[in-house]
Amino acid sequence: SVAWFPRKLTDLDTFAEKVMEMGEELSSDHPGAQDPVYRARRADITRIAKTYRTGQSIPKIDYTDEENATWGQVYRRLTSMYTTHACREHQYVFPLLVQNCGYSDQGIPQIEDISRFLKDCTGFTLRPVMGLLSSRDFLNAFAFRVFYSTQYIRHSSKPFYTPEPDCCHELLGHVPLFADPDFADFSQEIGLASLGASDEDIEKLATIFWFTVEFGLCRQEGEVKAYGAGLLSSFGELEYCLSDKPELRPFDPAKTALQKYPITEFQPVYFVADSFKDAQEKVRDFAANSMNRPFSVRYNALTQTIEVL
Ligand code: H2B
Ligand code: FE
Repeated sequence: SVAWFPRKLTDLDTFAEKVMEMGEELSSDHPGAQDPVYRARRADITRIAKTYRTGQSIPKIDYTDEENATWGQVYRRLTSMYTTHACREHQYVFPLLVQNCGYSDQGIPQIEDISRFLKDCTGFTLRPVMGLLSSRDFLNAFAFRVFYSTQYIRHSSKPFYTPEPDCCHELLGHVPLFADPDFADFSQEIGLASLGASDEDIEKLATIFWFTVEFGLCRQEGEVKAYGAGLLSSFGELEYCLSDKPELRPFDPAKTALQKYPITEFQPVYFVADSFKDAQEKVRDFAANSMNRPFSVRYNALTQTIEVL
């Protein structure tokens, strides 16, 4: 018997409230943990995620001047580095987000506008989320080309730090890559591999996700560039990852899946992909040959359902 996993897009509605620690409560190292106004605001924004259902448009948020100012600080700092540090796909898409989705240093763009744009580019859509989901739930959504995005922003006292995903991380780090067809295929491949996977294989896929979608580097025209969202949303680590300090290894799912990593410091090791197409094929091989799953799956984009083979 195969454990339950989402087989149709609307099945993702059941994940809405299944958030981990930071869903409602903030960890003690969160800069907003002692600020009642921040906590109330975050709770207010996550109410949208709690009630959101597939097919609805995502309510827009009237961000405060303080929130928009924090966004502006992060936006200016990061965009000044993208031309030298970001991969070509990120650089290609960014101006399109400025033209089509209101990206600017003046205020936080709306995820409804971004979701519509991504849908036109690659079929990816965004769903609002209350906080961290389990690795399984988070990865499963990628099988449907769905990305769970937070809408709240980090605390204004520490504009360059957040212990949890926030809209700066999602919209500056993740979103541009989901507009790229090869990257969209690659990330969906990880999602498909995660459907009905054993807990042990989910752990491996989460590690592969960490070293690619979050902290991946790639080689382009003989140079190493960043494509991972954790890098593209942190000016400190973006600088560091292309310096001579970290160790670089070629992306190889079977090996990458076993690499240990710190979550609160810069990564000592990064994995370098040759291309998103190559990385996708490697993940597909890994799912077929190295995972302990007695079936395979295919996504039917016409019906937005998973076929089990
Ligand atoms: N949940 C949410 N909402 N955003 C994330 O970026 C995220 C998550 N990352 N759950 C996941 C876990 C990641 O750390 C891997 C797949 O475990
Ligand atoms: Fe992320």
